[in-house]
Amino acid sequence: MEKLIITAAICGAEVTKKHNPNVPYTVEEIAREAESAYNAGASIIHLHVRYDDGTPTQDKERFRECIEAIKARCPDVIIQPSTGGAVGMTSEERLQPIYLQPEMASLDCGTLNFGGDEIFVNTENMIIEFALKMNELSIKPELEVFDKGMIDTAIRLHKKGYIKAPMHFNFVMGVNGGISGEMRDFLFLKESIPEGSTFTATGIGRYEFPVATMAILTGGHVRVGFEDNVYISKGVLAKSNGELVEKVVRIARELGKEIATPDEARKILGLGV
Ligand code: KMH
Ligand code: ZN
Repeated sequence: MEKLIITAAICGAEVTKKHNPNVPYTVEEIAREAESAYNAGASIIHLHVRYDDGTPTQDKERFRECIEAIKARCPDVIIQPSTGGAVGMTSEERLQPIYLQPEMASLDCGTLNFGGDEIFVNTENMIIEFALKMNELSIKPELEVFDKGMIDTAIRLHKKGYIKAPMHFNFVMGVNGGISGEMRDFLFLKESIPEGSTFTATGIGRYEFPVATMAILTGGHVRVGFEDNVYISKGVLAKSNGELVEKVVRIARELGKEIATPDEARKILGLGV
């Protein structure tokens, strides 16, 4: 049976120290959180970065610093910078970290409401532009889908030659404005991706561990982390990203699933081929 890839989304762009004081902002804090997740069993770090005051940025040099600090502590971990950044950023801003030549990067496959008056914009032309740049740089996109129609978009862009197979999806479930994290919706997404694809599933807030469990049971992979949820259990703040990853590892072991190392994750995802 294929091993489980755990991605840790350690920082995000929206969550703050007011939500959980352990959310990392500085380079040192980001490296600390990456290490805690890696030591617990994460093989991929989905990376957003911040300035020291917590402001999200896609600045290439800030990414470089953070990636170097993470690699100093976790030399073999897979770094997956975000190209989603924060709501309101331009495409140019968002794309900066791909020029550091990471192995993977996120590629958001559609526009959605993001709570209140916020709209996370990903037009079709933007998706094509991001996909083509990632192809040029041999970066494997993780296709972020917040709704079923975004899977259809990815498949259509694959048929037009913009997105390469095998595709790797991330079902982000439970964002206000996107699909919920209920089992019916999870199965709908899972059954909608092409054969030969891989998927990770991410549950936002209270959906984090139920969605993780559904993914483990159905041969998928899992993402957890402060970007998505700051609680280890109802009303109890997580001490670290590592604590969230440890909980997934415990669930996986109970269900008879082994955890992939970064090199095993590279093989499963076809990185570097
Ligand atoms: N921060 C969100 C607006 C991604 O990383 O690609 C977008 C996001 C998705 O987090
Ligand atoms: Zn993200």
